[in-house]
Amino acid sequence: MHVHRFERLWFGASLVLVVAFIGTIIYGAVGPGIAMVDDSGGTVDPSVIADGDYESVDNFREPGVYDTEDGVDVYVVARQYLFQPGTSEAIRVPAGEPVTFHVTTPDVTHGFNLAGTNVNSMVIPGQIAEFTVTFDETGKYGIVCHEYCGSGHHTMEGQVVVVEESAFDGGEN
Ligand SMILES: [Cu+2]
Repeated sequence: MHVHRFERLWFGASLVLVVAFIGTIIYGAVGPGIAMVDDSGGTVDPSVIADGDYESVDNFREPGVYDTEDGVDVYVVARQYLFQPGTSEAIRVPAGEPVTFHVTTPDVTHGFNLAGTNVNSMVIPGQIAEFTVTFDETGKYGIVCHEYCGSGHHTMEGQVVVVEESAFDGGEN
């Protein structure tokens, strides 16, 4: 069977592209450690979050920072147009310890991105986004909502402050 020269050329070029794209995915997973947020955080009824009835669910706590044996747990509720905690008070976490964020929303889809880092997730009603990050150094990071969530979307932001472990007050238990 005769395959035209140009056809062979395009076939070869597309094969190179496919291999290159797979290569970028492998690099992203192995190099910078990019991973999809999976369903390990579990689900929660959005009306429970809307009502603030946190005691009735076992996989989400009252928004805040909690010190645990193996790090820090941070429970965040994103809603139109603020992060709780995060917006009116910064989220204070220690450097050098694993920090696990649990983020959900009772209203519409939001985003949770720490500017300048690869900490980034969608926040979907009914779903708890769970991800762990260890901050090596102290510093301040802006939290940005990157999913258009309504007329006040551009104002939706907050802050994470990473403090020295000795300066961390331990959070609630
Ligand atoms: Cu938004």
